[in-house]
Amino acid sequence: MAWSYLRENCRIMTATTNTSSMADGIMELESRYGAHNYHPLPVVLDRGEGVHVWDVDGKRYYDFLSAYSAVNQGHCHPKITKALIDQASRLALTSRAFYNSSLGYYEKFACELFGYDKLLPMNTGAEGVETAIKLCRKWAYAKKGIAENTAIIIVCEHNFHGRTTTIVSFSGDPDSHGQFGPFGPGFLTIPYNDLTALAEALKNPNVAGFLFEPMQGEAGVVVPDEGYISGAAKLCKEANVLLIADEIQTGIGRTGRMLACDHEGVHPDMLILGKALSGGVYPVSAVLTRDEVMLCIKPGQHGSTYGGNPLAAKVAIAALEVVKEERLAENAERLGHLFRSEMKRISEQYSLVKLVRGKGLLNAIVVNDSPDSSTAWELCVAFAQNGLLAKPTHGNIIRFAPPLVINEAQLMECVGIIEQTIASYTASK
Ligand code: IF1
Repeated sequence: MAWSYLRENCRIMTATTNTSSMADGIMELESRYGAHNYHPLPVVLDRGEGVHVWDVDGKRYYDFLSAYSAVNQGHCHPKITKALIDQASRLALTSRAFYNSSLGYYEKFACELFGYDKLLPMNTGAEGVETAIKLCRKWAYAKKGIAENTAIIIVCEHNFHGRTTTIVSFSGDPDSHGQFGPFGPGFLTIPYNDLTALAEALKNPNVAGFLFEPMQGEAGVVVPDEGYISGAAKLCKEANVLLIADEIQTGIGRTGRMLACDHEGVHPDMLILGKALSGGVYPVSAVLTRDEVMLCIKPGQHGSTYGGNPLAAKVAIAALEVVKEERLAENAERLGHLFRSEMKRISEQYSLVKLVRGKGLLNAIVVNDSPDSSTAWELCVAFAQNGLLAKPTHGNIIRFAPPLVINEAQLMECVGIIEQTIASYTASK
């Protein structure tokens, strides 16, 4: 997306929202002293609780982004916040040069919950993906017998797996990828949701892994056909290739199951988690896999100063317990159906809304046919004015992903905001 376009739209939005001088001043600070690698909606948030956030002027919004699904448990969840504070006052960081009294309990808890032998703790999602790539390659050379430096990992078109140099080397998005080369070899891109292409690619004996998102987030909340994940799992198993699920965005209850792969009863060889693994209070990511794969990496071959620290361990246990105790996946499943049926009703009334898709509480509406249009941005500006925060992905898709602690009455109030905003937007055109 061209920067001039974004700058122009930010200017229009600032002019049309009644931002206070304090908000303007804070935005000016970021613009003056911060790198310009983002183009936020001009809302300056100051406080959050559950499904709500408040800006510096005290205006309340429903958060329909949830920090890109990191805040599934809701903002400042008391149990997670307490775990954070308690552990921060006791012991935050030891490095992995020593054992700490929290990590083992967390590893056991998560391995039992997700059904894996072992867990490797990291911090950000991108580091989790990097870890999975490294593990996959080690396994390829140590176990599968692929000649060193020739392993290939299959990835999908329109993927989003993070921002490191290796990961952006196989991103198809020109913004993510452009002018960050030279890029390393070792990745083969195939179309998403295409088992024939996968079967064809798997004929290459150097393929070690298939890295995929069970639903593509940044691509615009793309739900693959039923049978795609289980079909991919079957093909990978036959080819002795590791199925690597990036559930950083789709995991932890978001799509109506604990993991999106659970919809098809698939247990990936490697599972990557991040974001809501900490409920949004601290960066926590992890890779889970079986012994045969995990034990390929030996002491000194991978790690992280912060990965597996006691604070992260305690926060992650609390965050996962909240998802279980509050039955957040079940809530996402039930309210997701309601939300999509309400969006479908709205789409039948207003031709602006072309398509509704998603699973659980990860949904999107497509508002016209052009990814370059300004419609999604303008609508998000109007949603914000009406008290609901959502973010466009591309010019014509709006993602709706509220915290999973949302209840039916709140969801219906939000449907009302969305409907009313679409009605006045339509009337103004
Ligand atoms: C940003 C998108 C979402 C992810 C998957 C790994 C990562 C992400 C499936 C990396 C991160 C984020 C990063 C955020 C925007 C956001 C995003 F629009 F770019 F695609 F959520 F939809 N795998 N996704 O979605 O995790 O290293 O960021 O912890 O601003 O880049 P991270």
